[in-house]
Amino acid sequence: MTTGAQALLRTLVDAGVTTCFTNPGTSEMHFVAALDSVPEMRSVLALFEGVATGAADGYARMSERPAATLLHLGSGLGNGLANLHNARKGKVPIVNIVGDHATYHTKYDAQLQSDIETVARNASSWVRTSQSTGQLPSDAAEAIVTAIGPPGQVATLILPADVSWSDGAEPVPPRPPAEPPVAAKAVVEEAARALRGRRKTALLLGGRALREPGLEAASRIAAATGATLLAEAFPTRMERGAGLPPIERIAYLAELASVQLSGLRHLILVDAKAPVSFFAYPGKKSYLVPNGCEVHELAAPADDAAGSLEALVEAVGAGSAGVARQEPARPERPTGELDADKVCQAVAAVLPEGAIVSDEAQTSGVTLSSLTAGSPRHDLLALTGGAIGQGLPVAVGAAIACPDRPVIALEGDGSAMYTIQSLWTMAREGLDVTAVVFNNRSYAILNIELERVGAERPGPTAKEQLDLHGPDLDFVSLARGLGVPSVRVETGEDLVAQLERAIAEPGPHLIETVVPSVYSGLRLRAMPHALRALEKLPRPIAKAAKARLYP
Ligand SMILES: Cc1ncc(C[n+]2csc(CCOP(=O)(O)OP(=O)(O)O)c2C)c(N)n1
Repeated sequence: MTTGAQALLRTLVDAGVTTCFTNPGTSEMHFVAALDSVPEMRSVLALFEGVATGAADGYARMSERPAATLLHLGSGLGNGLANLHNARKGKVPIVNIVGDHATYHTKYDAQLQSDIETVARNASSWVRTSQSTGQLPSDAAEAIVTAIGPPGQVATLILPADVSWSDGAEPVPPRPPAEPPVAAKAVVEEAARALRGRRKTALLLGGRALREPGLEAASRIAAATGATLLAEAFPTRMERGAGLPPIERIAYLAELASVQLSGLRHLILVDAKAPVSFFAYPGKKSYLVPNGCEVHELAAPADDAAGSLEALVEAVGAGSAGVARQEPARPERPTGELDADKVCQAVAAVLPEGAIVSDEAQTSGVTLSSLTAGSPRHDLLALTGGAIGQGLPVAVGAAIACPDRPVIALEGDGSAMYTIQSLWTMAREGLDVTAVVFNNRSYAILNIELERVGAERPGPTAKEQLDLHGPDLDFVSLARGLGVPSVRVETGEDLVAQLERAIAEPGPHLIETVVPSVYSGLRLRAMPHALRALEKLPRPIAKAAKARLYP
């Protein structure tokens, strides 16, 4: 006889869901017990649910297949919610299996009883509590095909303990995934008309359009029509580096994004949303598309973005246009005392071919994009939903999906602390991740935000909420305690040497850099660091941005 849990596991692996990030409890014990009967499922223990959900996100971004998570009732799911939110925003497929009390037990309102479906709905497009063992495998098949999309989605299957432990289930074969359609002729023609006109037009690429085929097609269109290429601010997965078409990312700061978008008369969206400000600020615009700019959607997230771009290549006669390719270029290796820019410079100087960069460096990573533009080809995984604590778990998942590729996680100290338990999973699984922590002893970005929202003269209590001094976080000790070899470096020379060592040696490493907080306590218009960062933006943008930011 096959239990529900066994049939569920078989259904998952038959559909290509062969990795499960787990943090189980009693209600999931039958699923756990069934794991040894389905050895094709790789189970990876995480010590906090936010690690499990973020790892599932990173895994799917790189493997193009969903992973499963195994979570413990509403509380466990709730602990994993921030990274499920990030996955939802990034259109990343995840199948959550959330254990629940046995169906007959719920009426007693035992300790862990809660409304799981309500928690799940926040980030899941599909939620179901499986009602019977016989039905469980087909519920799972539906969860998987829904998660795959496109677009990728979070699907949450709630598994009562008795549905899991009872006999009488049969695995079901996978359902065929939906074929994403290419944009309709009329839609392509509308975009082509905009591109043929003489008015300033940009293509804004997001989601799957930021992979090589989409980038190349977009680059041909730009070459043939003079359109500008823009990428969404926080890409799920962007292929970039030497040999690939360069593309300018929309800035996080709305003030800068407005400069990038100014003068546009047509904006063509390709698996991307029209740009909006991350937050609202008193007296500032939320919707960043300039007045008078027409927005056209060539491909929605459910569409074939690259295929639609190819259709647009044809429509504008760009088939023979050349593809712009980024020249290889590395910055010099930094020397002397470190600051955040020099850390980014060191990463760019040694970034290996095929690296996967999980970027949660926050303010310390302002210059990362420009410094790594000509580094060997790599994938950039960004913080898609703004909920911090994503970078290390995503690195875990990416490393499991791509065991032959080096993973570099760039972490603000504040962000790293949300899901620091990721290091333990990296150590246990022997993952090739190099985590670089920018320890600026501050929630530095919130100092900028304090000013941007117009809060005048913050008092000492306000400032304390953004300051991480006392006690100073010691990432070397934290990493060692979680089983990851770690060092603190003080100079550029040291950092380069340690990066090269960490990348060459198998298994995880953590490098702590203590860097000045670039914004703490400074007025925005007196920030030399930000000015230097601006200097590295394309010249016209930098000029215009300076005029606005530093009047
Ligand atoms: C889940 C979640 N909680 C809180 C925040 C608010 N927040 C945004 S950035 C930030 C601090 C980031 O600090 P750090 O990683 O050290 O980077 P820095 O700003 O110093 O560059 C916080 C607390 C958030 N975005 N998400």
